[in-house]
Amino acid sequence: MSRLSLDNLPVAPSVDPRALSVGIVHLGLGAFHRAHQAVITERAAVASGETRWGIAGVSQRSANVRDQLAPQDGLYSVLERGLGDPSAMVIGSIREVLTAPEDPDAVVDRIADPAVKVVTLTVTEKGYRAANGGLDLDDPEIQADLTGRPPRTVVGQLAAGLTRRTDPLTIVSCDNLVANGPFLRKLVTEYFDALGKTPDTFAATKFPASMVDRIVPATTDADRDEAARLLGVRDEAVVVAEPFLQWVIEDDFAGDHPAWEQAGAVLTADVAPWEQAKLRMLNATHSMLAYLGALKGYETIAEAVRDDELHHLAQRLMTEDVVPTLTPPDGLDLAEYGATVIERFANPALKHKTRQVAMDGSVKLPVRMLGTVADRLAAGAEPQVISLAVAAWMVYVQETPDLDDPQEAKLKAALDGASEPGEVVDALLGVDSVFTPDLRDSTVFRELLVGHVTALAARS
Ligand code: CS2
Repeated sequence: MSRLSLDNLPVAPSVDPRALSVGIVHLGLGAFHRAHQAVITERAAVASGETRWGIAGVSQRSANVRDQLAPQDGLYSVLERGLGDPSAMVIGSIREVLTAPEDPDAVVDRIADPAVKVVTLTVTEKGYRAANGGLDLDDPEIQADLTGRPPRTVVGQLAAGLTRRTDPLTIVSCDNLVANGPFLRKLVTEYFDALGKTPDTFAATKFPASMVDRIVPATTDADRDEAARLLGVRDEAVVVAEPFLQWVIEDDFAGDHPAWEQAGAVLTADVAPWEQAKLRMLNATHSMLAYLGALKGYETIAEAVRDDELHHLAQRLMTEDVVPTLTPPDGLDLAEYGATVIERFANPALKHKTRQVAMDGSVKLPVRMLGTVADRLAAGAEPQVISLAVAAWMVYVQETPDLDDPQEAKLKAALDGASEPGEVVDALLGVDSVFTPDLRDSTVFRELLVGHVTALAARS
């Protein structure tokens, strides 16, 4: 079967990809971006008729994405898997693919390009290279970028690009972090401080916060075959997604931006309540199902949430522990939202692996779970279910030989010699890049954890 490309399009796209010029740089060209911002950006081009918002996508690590997309002229399809039949739609908004390790200068050139008005990012929690709420100046890659080599870290790329710009830029973090925009501004500011020079335009650079939501599991061979069947052409870069798609962006731009608000995105003055509801309800429950599900031998999130006990725990986590910590955003009913989250997780067509959601726990937990723990303890509560979720992560870390986590070595070293539940809990609570001193020193939290780790370790 022939391969998808501009000359081999199964259906004419709603916008002619050839007419699009690059106006956006996206750092982190993984599946999530292709199923989320790239789709909304294409819809915005359709709605507004503007052709200046093509995307230059930057793959931060391997050349795989380039090898998949380049022979297809940047085209790929989104295979939507909901309750009915799957559908595949070709997206043409990615107009250029760069591989940062191979061509770091080209990335900086694009960020510095005056035609580029917006940089978006999906580089995952660990891509920010932060420690204790700020830039990790001990990180060897950050140190190497600070010596002036062509930058390889995201913060280094942004700083180098910003230094060469004469007009301000808008930088939109789309990662699952608390106050992602202000946080990224802080990291870039600290990088400039370490360099000893901050460009004049930096003060006018905007870092709006944003909340993104769409479940995008890793693509499998079965997905590629399904897309080929639906499209009639081979697509090596297909991404899979649920039908649900949401993007809430702080309305704070340095200049022009795509008409995302005409394409389903919500621009608002305050993203924080949206972001908190999503991280604490959806992402925390996702992680709990991943750890408890994996410990029970379930391969996918859908299987885990269909287990009666885990289903009930997922509901309890949200209603008992999380909802009391939230201020609902205008127009969002938290009970309804929680029910939708569980329905979305139960989508059997998605096959989202518990192992995939379980990865990088040491950087995900602080963002999605530990704020809830701290708030509940401060309110004098004994947060049972969220503590079970943290305990499940601890047992998972202890029992998983090949942990996919940037702090794997540190976690395993901390656990060295720990076998009793109390020892395991103390060893991991002592990892100060994960737990803040108030949580480490809480006897209530420790006791809850020890109880849950004991019960989980005794499971048959
Ligand atoms: C998941 C998220 O992998 C994970 O940690 O919780 O990627 C989740 O699927 C998205 O945030 C949904 O918007």
